[in-house]
Amino acid sequence: MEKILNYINGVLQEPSSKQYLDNYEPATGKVYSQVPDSDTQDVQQAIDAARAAFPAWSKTGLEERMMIMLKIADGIQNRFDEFVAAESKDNGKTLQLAAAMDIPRAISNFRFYASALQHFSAESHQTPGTAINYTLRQPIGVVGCISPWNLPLYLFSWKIAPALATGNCVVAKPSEITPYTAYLLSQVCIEAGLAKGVLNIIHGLGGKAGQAIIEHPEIKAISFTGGTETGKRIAATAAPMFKKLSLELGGKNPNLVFADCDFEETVKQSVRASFSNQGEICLCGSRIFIERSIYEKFKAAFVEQVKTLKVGDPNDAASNQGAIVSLAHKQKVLSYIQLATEEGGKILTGGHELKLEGRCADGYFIAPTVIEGLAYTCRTQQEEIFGPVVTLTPFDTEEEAITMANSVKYGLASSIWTNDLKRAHRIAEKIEAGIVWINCWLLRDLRTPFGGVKASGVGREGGFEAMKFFTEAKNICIKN
Ligand code: TXE
Repeated sequence: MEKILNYINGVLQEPSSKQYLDNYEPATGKVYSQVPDSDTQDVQQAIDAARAAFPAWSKTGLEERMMIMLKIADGIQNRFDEFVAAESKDNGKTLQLAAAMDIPRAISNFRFYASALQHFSAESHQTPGTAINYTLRQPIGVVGCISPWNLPLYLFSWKIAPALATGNCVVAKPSEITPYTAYLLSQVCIEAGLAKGVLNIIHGLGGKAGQAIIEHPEIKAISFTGGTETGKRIAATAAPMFKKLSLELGGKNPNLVFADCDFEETVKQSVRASFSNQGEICLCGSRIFIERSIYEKFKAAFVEQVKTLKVGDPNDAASNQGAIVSLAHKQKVLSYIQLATEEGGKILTGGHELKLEGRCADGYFIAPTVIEGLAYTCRTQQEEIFGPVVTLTPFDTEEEAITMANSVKYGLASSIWTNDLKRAHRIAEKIEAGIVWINCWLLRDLRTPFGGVKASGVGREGGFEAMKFFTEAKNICIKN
């Protein structure tokens, strides 16, 4: 069986313990490769390599740094189909989605930051008649990047690219559930000629390899995307060590539908916002609040469209939905559907797992599920399910809609569907979220600040925000 390898000091190598974990294909439920079960020894090697590489990498000319990052992007592009197939196999998402979103975005992340590093600059402040201050933005040193399983290479590269662009050396860990495209990336980095030690990719368990990265004193900054509970643990470890932290955590995002919306477009995009990637995107609009006057009409149109979504083999071009990422996650999502019925919810469609035939007979599939009749305060509407499950709830007034939207502990993203521009602006100001989409969902410009408030995280990624995170600002004051 194929063994994935760690990428340390420019070389692909086995974990020092020689121990491996099983890697499953969610669509078939079968083990198809082995992931290094790395430990502190591997992490130490990676950190040593990164420290040794830092002096040269941090002084590399901007154009040279840009060129190597562009080469990495081209390396992914040249093996595009291989990356797409690997992402789909590892995560369960459809081939189409991996080809349309994940892999193009990973390429864009490297290209975007390759170009951004040429334009990044720091401020200067004049104290009239007295002094001039300038800000020096210096790379931090060795930083840790830890990413989740839902958008594997997309999120992995979203962290690594700005860290490298600003002259840091990186020790990165992808999710142990979806390690494969990170492994392919390490091959691409070798082919591209990235200097040894600049990027090190360690595979393994969160509580073991991940924990070893975040608690190491030489890791000066940590960029993490994942569950809120894990984020809390990372913060508890890192804060007393005064590490810089960027935490992108969970979401339970509201989707506010007003009677004056463009109805067809709103229904179509709300289906997309609910079920893209099997609902396993932290930005998914999992709570839909609908103005009461169009509630029944919206419900009927929405459910009708959801029923047309075909759940099937991710390799099948006809499939709109693939497999849930793991058996454990499938059980978690099903337990929330059970909870919803106990809380008095009525299932309008879905509500059960799906058994496919042939190759996917033992895969993890759940029918897209729509639930109504739940109080906005109940657990189903408050906790992150992170699967193909969405709730519909009517509202009477704008104030009520805002109250419901803001009632959760999370505050990542939101969508507002209305043609009343004043209302859109009014609500956008009041919504407790890092991102408000008006008449759209997941429309991204990589220059914008990305992140959440409340339990959805701390800090912002994207554009120059990420480059500021990965640098230390130093004020130099020169007296006239
Ligand atoms: O994520 P974890 P899990 C949510 C979603 C899901 C829940 C748990 O609700 O059901 O989180 O998912 C690494 N030190 N999201 O358990 O554990 C881990 O190895 C250092 C939302 O898969 O947070 C992986 O690389 N690292 C989300 C990464 O953290 C640790 C995406 C994320 O894993 C660690 C995924 C530790 N102590 C799940 N423990 C989003 N916001 O996009 C774990 N890790």
